[in-house]
Amino acid sequence: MGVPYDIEYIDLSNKPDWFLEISPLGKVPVVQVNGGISIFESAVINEFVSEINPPVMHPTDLVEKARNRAWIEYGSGMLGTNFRLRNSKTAEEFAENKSKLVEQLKKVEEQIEDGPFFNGEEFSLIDSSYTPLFMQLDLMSQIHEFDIYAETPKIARWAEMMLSLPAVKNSVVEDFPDLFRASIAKRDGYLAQFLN
Ligand SMILES: N[C@@H](CCC(=O)N[C@@H](CS)C(=O)NCC(=O)O)C(=O)O
Repeated sequence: MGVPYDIEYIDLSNKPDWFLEISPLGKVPVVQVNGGISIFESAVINEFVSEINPPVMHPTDLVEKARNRAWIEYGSGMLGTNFRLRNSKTAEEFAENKSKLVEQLKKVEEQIEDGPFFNGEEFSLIDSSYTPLFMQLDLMSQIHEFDIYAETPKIARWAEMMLSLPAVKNSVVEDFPDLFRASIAKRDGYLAQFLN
């Protein structure tokens, strides 16, 4: 907490040269430390920021920590599934991708105990790692309700709680919902028809 930083937002449809020079994959996020060393991959960045500000926000038990890291990686893959879901061209494609995401959510659901966080009472890095997915699904369901959590009530509660946190609300630019909707409109797929 309280790590000083400067932030630059990148228009991913028009990436500046300086950004392409520091981001090996041309993707966000990338963090520059010690006057020019690039740290990329959000899970690595999150661990790094946590490690320079102990206590590290992972469970201390090594098996639990490894389990958390494994499911963080799994959640990263779910962002890919959700990317395909929101860019589906047809109702059939949307339904197919939704089923894939639901199956993945069900696997995560089995890992959660009582909450409110993934590991119970303690906030951990894994909670922040799933929040972009929760935020995207929330915005998508505002465009078109598709009941993504129907079979995963624990994740529904986890997502709702995470999205209610001020730190999460403040983690994106103010016009993020508009930008997100604009990106869906631009793709002109299945979801775009529900934009008003
Ligand atoms: N595994 C990477 C994924 C990063 C990623 O896919 N970033 C997207 C935005 S969320 C991006 O920069 N896309 C731009 C592009 O691929 O051109 C991470 O977790 O940091």
